[in-house]
Amino acid sequence: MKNRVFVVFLTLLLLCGGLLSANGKSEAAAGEGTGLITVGYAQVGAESDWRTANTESFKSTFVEANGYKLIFDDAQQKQENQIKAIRNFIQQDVDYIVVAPVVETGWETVLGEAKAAGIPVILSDRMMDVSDDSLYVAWVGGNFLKEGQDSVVWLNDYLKKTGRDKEKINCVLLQGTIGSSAQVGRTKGITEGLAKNSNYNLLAKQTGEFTQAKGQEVMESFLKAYDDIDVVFAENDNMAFGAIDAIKAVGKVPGKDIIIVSFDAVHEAFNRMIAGEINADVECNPLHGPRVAEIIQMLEAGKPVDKIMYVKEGVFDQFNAKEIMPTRKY
Ligand code: GZL
Repeated sequence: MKNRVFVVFLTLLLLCGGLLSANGKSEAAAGEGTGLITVGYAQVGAESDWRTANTESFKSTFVEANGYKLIFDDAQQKQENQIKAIRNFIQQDVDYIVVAPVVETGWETVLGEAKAAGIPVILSDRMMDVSDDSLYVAWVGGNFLKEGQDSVVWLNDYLKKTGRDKEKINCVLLQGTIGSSAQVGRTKGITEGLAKNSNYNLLAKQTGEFTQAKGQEVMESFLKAYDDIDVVFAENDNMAFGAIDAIKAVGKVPGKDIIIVSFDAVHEAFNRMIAGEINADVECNPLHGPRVAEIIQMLEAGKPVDKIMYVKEGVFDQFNAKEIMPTRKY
C-alpha cells in the first residue's frame, strides 16, 4: 500500500514539475510541451556527396518552423552505431524513428524494441531485409535493381552509336558497401545485364565502400591487373571520381580510353560529364526529407501510407548533362 501511495505522490510531483506529460512521454524528448513532433534519424554516415545531400534534405525539412524536433545521428557507416542510435531514440521516447540502414540484415531485434515501445519506424534510402515487414511502416528510396539495369541499357546503346557493338568489351565493377541494398540491387542489375551479351567480359568486381579514396585504391589495383579495361561501372559518383584519378595517373583518358558509367548523378558528376570524364550517370534521388515528412503527416492524420515508395530517377550522359545541369536540385 505504501508503495502505491509513493508512486502516486511521485507521479503528481513529476506532473506538477512538468517532467512527465499526461500520456507518460518524457517532455524533453517527445516535444509534447512544445507541440513539436520529435523525429530520430539514424543516418548511415557522411561517405559521399549523395549522403551529404540526403542529410541536408532531412535537416532542412525537419525544423521547428515545420513543427518538428530532429535528433540526428551519423553512424559513420557502422551498423552497431545505428543500432545504438535507435535504442537511444527509444530511450528518449521520440515520436518517430527514421533509419537509412547501412546494410540490409541484422535489424529484427532493435526494430522489435521500437515496436514494443510503440514508436513507428520509417525506412529511407536503403532497405532492410526483415521477416516481419510490420516492423517498419514505410520505405522510400531508389529502385536499385532498375538503376543497374538502366546502366547496361545505356552502355548497349552507346556502343551501338559508336560502332563498337560487335567488339569484345572488358568491364570492371566498383561496388558499394557490400550488403547494402544499393549495392545488392545495382550489382544484380549490372551483372545480369552484362551476362545477356557475350561480347561483355566482367574482369573483376570489388567494393570501394562508396568512398572516393577506396574507389581510387581499388581502381589502381584493377589497372595493375588488367591493361585492357574498356568500361568501369562505379556504383556511386565518389568511387567514379577516385577511378578517374587512378586512370589519369596511368596516363589514360577517362571517358575516352575507358568508359565510365556511374550512379547517383550528384552535382560534381554533372561537371565531370560535361568535361567528358564520366560518360553516363544513373540518378538516385537523395531528397527524401520532404517525402518522409509527408508520410509522418499522413500517419499523424491517421491516414494509410504506401509501404514502398520509389523516387523518380533518370539516366543522364555527357551529351545532355550541360542542358540538364541548371535544373538540378542537388
Ligand atoms: C543510394 C545510397 C548510396 C549512394 C551512395 O540510395 O544508399 O549510398 O548511391 C551513398 O553515394 O553512399
